[in-house]
Amino acid sequence: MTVKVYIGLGSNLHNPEQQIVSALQSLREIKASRLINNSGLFRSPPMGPQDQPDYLNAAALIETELTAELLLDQLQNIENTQGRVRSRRWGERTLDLDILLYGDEVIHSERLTIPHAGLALREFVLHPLQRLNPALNVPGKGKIIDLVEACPASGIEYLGPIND
Ligand code: ROI
Repeated sequence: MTVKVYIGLGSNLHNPEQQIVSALQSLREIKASRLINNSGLFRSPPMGPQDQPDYLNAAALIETELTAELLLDQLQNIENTQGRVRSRRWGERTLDLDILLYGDEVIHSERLTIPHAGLALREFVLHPLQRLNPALNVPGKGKIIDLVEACPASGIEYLGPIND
């Protein structure tokens, strides 16, 4: 049984574009999983303290046979391998990998909240998701197009496809 999983990627430290490209390469190598597509690259102003660099954001679609928890282990390995630095709350970071959606499941566990908690208020999550799948339905929250419409504008910008 495979599940379609949407993963959010974000970076604003240590050559963010390279961080995203490397992370996508690592997503390709996750066991029992297949990378299907990515959203292309977006630039977004920081949510949180404003005295930090702009972020690069993207989303990826994978198909996996892993449970959400096992997939989270794999994503945390990738974050750590890429020397994750995280200085302060809502501050700059080398690489963030979040499970945004896991099939149509709603999960509230110690380690995971899926759909991702801040999703509906974050253009840097919604726009990449919409580009990956304009017909997407977010479990418990509604159609991606309606979520994008309702989300406060932050000034996100699409930069183009990711060359890897
Ligand atoms: N802001 C933007 N624009 N993009 C992110 O990926 C991002 N990630 C975060 C916080 C610090 C909330 N701000 C962000 O974790």
